[in-house]
Amino acid sequence: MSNHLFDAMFAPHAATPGTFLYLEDGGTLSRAEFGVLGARLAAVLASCGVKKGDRVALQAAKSPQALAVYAACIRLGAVLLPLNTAYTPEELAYFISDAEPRVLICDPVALDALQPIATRNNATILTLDPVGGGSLMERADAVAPHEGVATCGPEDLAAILYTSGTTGRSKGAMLSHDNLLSNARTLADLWRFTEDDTLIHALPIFHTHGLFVAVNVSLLSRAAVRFFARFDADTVVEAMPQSTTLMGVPTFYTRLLADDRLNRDLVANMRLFVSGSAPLLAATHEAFEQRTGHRILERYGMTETNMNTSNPYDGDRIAGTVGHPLPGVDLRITDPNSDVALPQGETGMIEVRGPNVFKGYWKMPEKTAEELRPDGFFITGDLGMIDAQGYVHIVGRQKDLIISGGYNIYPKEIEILLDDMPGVRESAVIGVPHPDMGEAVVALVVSDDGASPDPHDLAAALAPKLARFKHPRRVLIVEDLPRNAMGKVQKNALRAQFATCLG
Ligand code: MLC
Ligand code: AMP
Repeated sequence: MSNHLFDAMFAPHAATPGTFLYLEDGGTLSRAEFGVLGARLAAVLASCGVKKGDRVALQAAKSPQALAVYAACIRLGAVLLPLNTAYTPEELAYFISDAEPRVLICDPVALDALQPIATRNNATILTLDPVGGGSLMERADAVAPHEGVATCGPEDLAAILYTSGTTGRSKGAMLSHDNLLSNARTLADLWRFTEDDTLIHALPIFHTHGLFVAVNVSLLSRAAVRFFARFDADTVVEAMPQSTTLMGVPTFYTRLLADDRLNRDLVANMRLFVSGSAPLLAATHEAFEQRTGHRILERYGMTETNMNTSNPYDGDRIAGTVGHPLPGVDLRITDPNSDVALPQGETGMIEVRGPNVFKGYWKMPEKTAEELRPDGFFITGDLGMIDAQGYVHIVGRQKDLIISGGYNIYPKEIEILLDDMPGVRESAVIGVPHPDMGEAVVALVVSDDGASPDPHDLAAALAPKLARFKHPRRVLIVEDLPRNAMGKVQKNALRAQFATCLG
């Protein structure tokens, strides 16, 4: 009787004395307390009928209790479905009907909007507020910790993370126990995490970066975690003297650089700064080194694959590259037209294979077959090349994707909604450079003959349908959209033409 992920990561963690979480209000949670919290939540979920393989959807503010839902799911062999807190009820309706979770945990303020969705899909709904109140915790306080641990092998599912799709329909990436464990082991080892570390955790816990990279590495190495509800440059700066490591998206680093207190003295206790989820500008890398003496370690990953590459811990961390393939990860560059592998130095599609690569898309075998080759290589949609020193450079994306502040936004999802609006003939949504978020969303709209839709009305009509981070920062009416000979909208031309439209 064994549980691949629980036995290696959660059980030894709970058995190690000492503090796990340092909380914003000055409180702490020991590793043992976190273990008991997870076992209590497992008891509640089990009482709702959650069994091995069942999905548990979680849309709740970042809190120790929300994090412990992850531990509870793994204990029961259940599959965690973490959902961005910015998603609207309309967006949630799709995830819930697709994943069919047995339980949906949400913020009490969303209860009225989500109850009908849960009822329609036969899910029990429980609430969890940002400070650990709500029906989930009321029930957890009244039950004994669940002692059993479900038997799970390396291939059993641990989580489904939805990632937007080029067609506008989100796909649930199925991640196994070993996808998560193997990657966490590799990263903890490569980045030298130990019990002496304290990680500043200011990322959300519904994505790979904050949940699997940051949390799993900390659990496995028994590092302590300074747990912040969200990124705030002030609190992160204040935490640095008592911390050793930070993981963040590039926006964290540009915002930290804007703070005058960032200097060598402030980071004297810090040993490692990691960046990922979006391209880190070489200029940011260089400015950070000048101010702090630290070279940010950039790595590259995806929801479907966890982490694929990393700059070295000891060797040269080269700005503008994402380093070498991780141990155990095969990475090749192929010609996107012929699928043939390209020689070193040439630019093409990045494909990866290894124990980190997911099991496919939930209930979408055809999509899985399009992106996951029979030989195990996953077609990332990122364009890159490998230089003479073996460093991987990401030079662009073949997939039509915008990354804003580390969040992925697929233009198609927004274009479908705009194209449906009265007075709109067609639309194109693009990402333009943004000093804080890296890229920002801009929508270009062609109106129907004789119609003159108001850009503000269009933006307002999108608002209730889409999470705030997907909202266009600007909607512009244009005469027409440039197309190539095949009739395809030339987004590169639009990106060049509207690069400075946000001022
Ligand atoms: C918030 N807003 C965003 C946004 N985040 N808009 C676009 N893109 C974003 N990323 C909205 C807010 O709702 C707000 O709306 C306005 O923009 C300004 O908000 P803010 O207060 O400045 O934002 P803040 O809360 O500080 O958040 C910014 C951020 C955050 C960058 C700190 O987005 C963040 O933590 N991003 C990390 C995402 C992440 O974890 N990605 C990993 C994916 S995993 P209003 O209404 O006030 O105007 C992955 C794999 C891998 O990619 O390799 O890691
Ligand atoms: P997600 O689907 O949210 O997991 O986002 C994955 C995508 O983020 C990748 O396919 C890349 O396009 C991008 N990404 C992640 N890390 C980096 C990085 N270090 N540099 C450039 N792009 C990155």
